Amino acid sequence: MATAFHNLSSYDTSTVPNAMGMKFGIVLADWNERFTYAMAEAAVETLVENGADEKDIVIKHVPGSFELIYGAAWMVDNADVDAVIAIGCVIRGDTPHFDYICQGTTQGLAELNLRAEVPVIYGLLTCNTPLQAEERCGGRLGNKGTECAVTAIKMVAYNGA
Ligand code: DLZ
Repeated sequence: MATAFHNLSSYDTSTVPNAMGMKFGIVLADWNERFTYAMAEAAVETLVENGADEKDIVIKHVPGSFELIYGAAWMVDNADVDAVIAIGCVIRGDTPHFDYICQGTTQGLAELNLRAEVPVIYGLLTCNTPLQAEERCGGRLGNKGTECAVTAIKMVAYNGA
């Protein structure tokens, strides 16, 4: 969670394993692409900065956050990756739709984590306003994509330990 005291882009580099040779899949929702693409860009940048090769990062697009569940499951089963990062951004509207997408997507990704052989990283922003999303996609509170990339590297190392 980003707060005034925690910036999503700050991490202690000494605690991050070298990502050389690790393979990553990114499932990227196109809804609110202004935010999700910024997160994906930061994720790729962070993976590469920590030793991953760009050719070992595969990105597949899905229409919206709800499709992250299927997209991530597809990657787990069909792509040669060591971790999957699911990136989406849901912004509250006038109806309860927001709650259903957030709950459904979160539940789906959590269930996938229980059965998947590789870790699935939760990069779903659930925001009340576009400003909250902006602040977490390269704004005042850093970039959620960076946090997800660091988490993915740590979880791949965990899996190999
Ligand atoms: C329909 C919808 C709405 C209203 N809002 C968002 C959103 O803020 N963020 C997002 O990623 N997706 C949204 N969607 C699309 C759903 O995730 C999904 O793609 C559709 O309901 C079709 O299954």
